[in-house]
Amino acid sequence: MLSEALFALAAAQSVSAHFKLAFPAWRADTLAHEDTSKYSQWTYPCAGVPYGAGNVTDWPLDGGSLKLELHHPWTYVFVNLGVGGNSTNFNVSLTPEFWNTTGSGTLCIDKVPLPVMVDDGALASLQVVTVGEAGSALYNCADIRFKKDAQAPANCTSGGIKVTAIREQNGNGTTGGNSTGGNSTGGGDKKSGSPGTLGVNAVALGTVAGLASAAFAMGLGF
Ligand SMILES: [Cu+2]
Repeated sequence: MLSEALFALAAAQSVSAHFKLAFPAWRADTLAHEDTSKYSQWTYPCAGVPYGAGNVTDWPLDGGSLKLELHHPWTYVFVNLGVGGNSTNFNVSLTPEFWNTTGSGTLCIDKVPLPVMVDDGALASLQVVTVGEAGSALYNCADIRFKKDAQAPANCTSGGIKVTAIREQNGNGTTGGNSTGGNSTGGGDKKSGSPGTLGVNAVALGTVAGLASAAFAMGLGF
């Protein structure tokens, strides 16, 4: 009896753990399949879910919304893009300043800027990676199609999550000085020596339902 109760508790915890990629829609519900071990979020690059297993969501040409449900006390979040259908090479980082999130709840970013040019109608996949205290990573992927007229999710609000953008050492993130969001004209080379200057992503994060503490730490070894 006791062992059954403990097992049930452990199972319940494993289901509520890890994270959900709510928008764009993930390839498959990897939380629901956790117990059957059909998919595992521990599996690189996409939790064991093949390309095309789920929906293809339209996403704007210059970047779009990202909505996650986070369940751990804290996690680092990275978002990568693989261009093309069935890409397994997620070599475009959408988070040159990765996100340090704390709390359990919903994180919705209005616009994750796209650092590359894409054609209308081009296929791609997003890979969301979360890294916890053990240094091991969890993965979920969403298949997208870049469209000029892509619809934003109906409701992009965050709750329960505090997020900070962390500047990676030697990262090549654009360091704009202004807050026009996504179209930095601050230009050139202000990578160092300007603490307090928010990069494009940090500006975007600042729009998260007033919950964002817009700050970043320089040179965090990772
Ligand atoms: Cu977990």
